[in-house]
Amino acid sequence: MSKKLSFLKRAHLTRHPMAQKLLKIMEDKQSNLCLAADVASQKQLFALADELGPDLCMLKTHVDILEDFSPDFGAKLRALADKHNFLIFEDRKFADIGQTVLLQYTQGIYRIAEWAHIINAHIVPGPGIIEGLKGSNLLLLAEMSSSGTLAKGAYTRNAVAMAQQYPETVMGLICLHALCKDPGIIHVTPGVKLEPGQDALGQRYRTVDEILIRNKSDIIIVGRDITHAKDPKKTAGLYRKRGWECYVQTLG
Ligand code: 5BU
Repeated sequence: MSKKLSFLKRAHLTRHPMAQKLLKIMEDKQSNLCLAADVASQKQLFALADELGPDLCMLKTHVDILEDFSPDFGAKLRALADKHNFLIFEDRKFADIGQTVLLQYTQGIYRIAEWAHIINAHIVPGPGIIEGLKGSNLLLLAEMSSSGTLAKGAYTRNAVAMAQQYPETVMGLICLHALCKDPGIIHVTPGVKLEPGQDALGQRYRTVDEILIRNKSDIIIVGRDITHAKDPKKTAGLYRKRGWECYVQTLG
């Protein structure tokens, strides 16, 4: 079985500043856990960020889910990210022509560029979307967790090739498996639960071991299994611990 390079080694091998930063945070905090904080209010989101922040390398938002968004949201979340040393990943899934995604990223009410460390994009429009998001720190969607996804085969291979063509912008892939060996390409996987399964709307869950050991991904994204748990803090701790144990097992 091929062994993985450590996050620290990869931090030294990549020239992407945000990839370096994330890999160092993972090493420092011994965490490859990203929380999907899909809650309706800023209060709930900030409470999760403050309580679970020490366990996280990243916190993933869907800012358009918030029912009480206000312009000071970004500054408040950034303060918590600084306090607990995690990065903010806005899961906006940009999917339009370069000019439009540039406006969506920098303008409008959310001003994502002002507070998100990391964003993501579909590759369906072609490389113009990456050109439009130059200057950001981008994850490309190479695979999705949902059943029946069309992101597979040649589509997935094209996502990897596009990531490799833009190493200044792209720092990773949303995927189910490690797809390339570039040290600065961080593999980030949603659809994670302690037990495998499915939700009622097509989400497919795989276990931490399957994703990190068998599939060799780097980061697990966990949402409802933590946010809906009886004790979210304790559950996040379990995921962080298991995630780190799996990572250690994959090292040479
Ligand atoms: P869950 O509660 O663990 O199912 O939440 C998963 C999160 O990851 C949720 O915010 C989704 O929008 C996000 N996600 C996903 O589930 N699958 C994907 O392929 C991508 C994002 Br891309």
